[in-house]
Amino acid sequence: MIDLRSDTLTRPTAAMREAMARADVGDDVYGEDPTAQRLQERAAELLGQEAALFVPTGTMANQLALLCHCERGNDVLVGEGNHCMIYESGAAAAWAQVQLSVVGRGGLFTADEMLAAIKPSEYHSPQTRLCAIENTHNRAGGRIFPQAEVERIASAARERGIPLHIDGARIWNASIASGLSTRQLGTPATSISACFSKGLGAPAGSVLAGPKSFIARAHRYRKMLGGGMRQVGILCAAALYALDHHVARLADDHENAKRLAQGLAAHPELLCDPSQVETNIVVFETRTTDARVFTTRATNAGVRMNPISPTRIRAVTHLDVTRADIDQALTLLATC
Ligand code: TLP
Repeated sequence: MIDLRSDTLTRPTAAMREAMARADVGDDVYGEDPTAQRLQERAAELLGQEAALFVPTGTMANQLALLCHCERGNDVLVGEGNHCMIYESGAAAAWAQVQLSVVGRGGLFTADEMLAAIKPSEYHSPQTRLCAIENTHNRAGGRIFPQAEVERIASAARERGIPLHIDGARIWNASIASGLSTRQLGTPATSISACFSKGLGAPAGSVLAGPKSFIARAHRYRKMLGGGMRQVGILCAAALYALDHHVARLADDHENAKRLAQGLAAHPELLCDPSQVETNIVVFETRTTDARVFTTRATNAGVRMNPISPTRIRAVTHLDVTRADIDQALTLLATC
């Protein structure tokens, strides 16, 4: 079975497991885990922020950002298909109790669209308190948010007293594909999250990075949400290993995604534009069949992918998928 449902499916390599086994650990709730501290310092530096906090998931990182930036009833501006809106079980409504307003179409948006979406500052309207972007944008097919626009959005938002949060679950992919450092990508943001459990191949773990005072608040909320972990250096060692060994190779995943898209474009039942593929995610459409029907047929043929709407399907390349697997997947899909 060739599994293209997500890059979260990667399993830790033998070398990563060895690094985990060797990790120097302590009780992180006492602030005594040296490996967690090492990772947090390195992540802050890599993301161009003062401080960082290790959290179990990207979802918790996003939720901590909402809790720290906002108050109940606030308005948060997000691109279409934003992860907090679609995939976090309604957590934004349950914990931070904010409303999410969609800006622009397709996931990416401009500073002008963001400015136009800020609610009027009178008491009928919710107070717009945060702007959040995803880089890369998952449902937009792994698209990289153009850096010049991120900078314009950040400075226009700042002028209005609105912080910018970047969900950088796949910021490593954005960096490798754009040639910009993660530091360059992260610096315009007030806060940024990043995941080690997607293309980087760690079994779990994300970070939230931002100003020291913000991270101190996030630390308290992490405890409230039950995210204080003990000998968590075992997971942080996997993340450190991934930073050392699995970042540059993301270029292979991007090449494989492009190759997959080129093959899918030739399939008579599918609509796929390879020029839209910038990183490791391929989103394509079915012409006549329901996406669920097509993905069921694909699974039966030996290729797993996720339907993401009645007509759209997502395929994600990753560490456990080789170029030969992509060629085999295309051969198998040709029969669907
Ligand atoms: N995304 C998962 C699913 O939840 C859809 C995937 O398979 O792609 N931000 C972004 C942009 C993400 O894509 C994800 C995971 C998260 C946050 C949440 O990360 P986790 O799963 O660690 O909570």
